[in-house]
Amino acid sequence: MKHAVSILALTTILGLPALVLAHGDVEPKHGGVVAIVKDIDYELVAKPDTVTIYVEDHGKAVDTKSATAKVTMLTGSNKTEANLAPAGENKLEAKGKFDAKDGTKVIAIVTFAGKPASTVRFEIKPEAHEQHSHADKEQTAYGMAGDPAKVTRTINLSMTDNMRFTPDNLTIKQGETVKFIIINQGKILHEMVIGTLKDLQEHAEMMRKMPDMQHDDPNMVRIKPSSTGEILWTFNKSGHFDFACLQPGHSEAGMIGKLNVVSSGS
Ligand SMILES: [Cu+2]
Repeated sequence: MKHAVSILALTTILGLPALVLAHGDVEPKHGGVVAIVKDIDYELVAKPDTVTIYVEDHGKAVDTKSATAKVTMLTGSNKTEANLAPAGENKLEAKGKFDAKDGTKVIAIVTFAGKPASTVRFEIKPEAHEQHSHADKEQTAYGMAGDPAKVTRTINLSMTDNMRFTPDNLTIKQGETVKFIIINQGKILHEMVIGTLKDLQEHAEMMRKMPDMQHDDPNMVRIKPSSTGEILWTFNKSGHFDFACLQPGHSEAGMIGKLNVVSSGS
């Protein structure tokens, strides 16, 4: 009975909205699934007799000799646990018998000596690699990531510490692939995120709760003071959309702009 309770508790944890965003921005290098927590990439490779986690920081291997990981795998009501030990280079590994299949949820608590533990959540999916490539060019209500070879227009924007984008009202023809070149003329960090007002507000709310959250999606760019950044976006849906700086307080102070995508038929 005690066992059943612990599974229930774990399922509840898994059912919560993920506090860490597992973005698909990094290609798995070992055929596994990748999750990113606090800018560190974890790739999980689950085989029937081995579970391995590879750790990278922006594409560079992270030495795992001072690290350990505790892994819990949930397949339906079946729970398996494993303690992963350093296995050379950037690997943590455990041998045993594992029941990992499509839909298995995995929680890894990874601890580097002297540092707080990171909780990393994975879900094993069929053809994770294949799905990933599609995720990069995800169709949204306001368009999709643009192909650099198909840019039809370049728009220059500036951002300032008085919380403004210039220009802040853009008309774009449906079908255009726009390269936004954005300069941060201020002395503080700013970002530009394209979306619908609703998406942007939700995102801003999350940023307030987790100001240290690191993320990098194709519809956004974060730009340091006196630096330039780019967004490539294909506006294949017509409508009224928005862009904003989601640094805490900035959009609320007016750091927001409008995108009017006019239908190619009009
Ligand atoms: Cu800003």
